[in-house]
Amino acid sequence: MNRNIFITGATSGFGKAAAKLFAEKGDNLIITGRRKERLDALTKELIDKYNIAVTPLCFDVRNNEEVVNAINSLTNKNIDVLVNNAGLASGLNRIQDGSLDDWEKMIDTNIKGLLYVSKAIMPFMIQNKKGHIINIGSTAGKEVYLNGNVYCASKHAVDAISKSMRMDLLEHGIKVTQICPGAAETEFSEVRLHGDKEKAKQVYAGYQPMTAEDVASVIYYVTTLPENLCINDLVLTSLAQANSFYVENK
Ligand code: NDP
Ligand code: 8X3
Repeated sequence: MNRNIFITGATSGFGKAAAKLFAEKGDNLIITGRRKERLDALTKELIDKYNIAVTPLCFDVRNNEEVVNAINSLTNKNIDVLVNNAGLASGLNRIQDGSLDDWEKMIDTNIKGLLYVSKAIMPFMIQNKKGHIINIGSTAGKEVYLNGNVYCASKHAVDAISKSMRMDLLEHGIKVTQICPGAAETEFSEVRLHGDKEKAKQVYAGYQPMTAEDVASVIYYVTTLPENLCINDLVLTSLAQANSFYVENK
């Protein structure tokens, strides 16, 4: 569609799958993440395959200076769609056993990182009187679950920020969509469980979770509606899952 799509956290999971889908549909991309080799490899793959423009920006969303410098380095700052996807869970314990380091990682990435990136991009959307911000929340931002505590809190914050953005940006004609996925098998659980691949696999045992491609197809879909329509908030799970804590194991 020849739009400019800015996706945070495109080195893995939803962000990577979304980048591939937008590219396949002919959009141009700005893809971000901390792992430079992965960004460079994806950039090359998408340019070779789809003949579109792809700009990789390597930065940590927790560092506002890096965020601002990266976005200022863009020659074309007319961004049609911002997908605020970069995020993580770190740890899965009772709150009394949680680590400060895990808590800070989640709060700094999922809340402050999303705000930093949005703050740097919103002025250009306001100037253009159009744009679409898609925030990746979670079912964990709708209902808490046992041991989810600070991750759930960070995604409840994304829920509140999305509602606020929608009101505050309305006068500028900017769409704000929150997509709240349930369980999807990506690198998410491996990161949450501090690299324990076996334990991460167990999270998805006994039921069929979503794939990154499932979620990417919905991210893409919400950008295809007529100009006058906006999906404000969308909860998405596999058929095995009813809410953030009820999953049918077979
Ligand atoms: P992945 O771990 O597969 O991907 C996470 C992405 O976020 C990576 O590209 C990673 O890039 C990026 N990221 C993490 N921390 C930072 C940082 N500090 N700075 C820049 N980029 C960062 O997980 P998912 O694709 O599953 O997760 C994507 C989003 O979806 C997250 O917000 C997550 O909370 C949310 N979510 C996930 C669900 C799931 O079940 N998988 C369900 C509901 C929501 P890099 O490491 O290269 O920086
Ligand atoms: C990620 C999905 O179920 O771990 O947001 O909360 S879950």
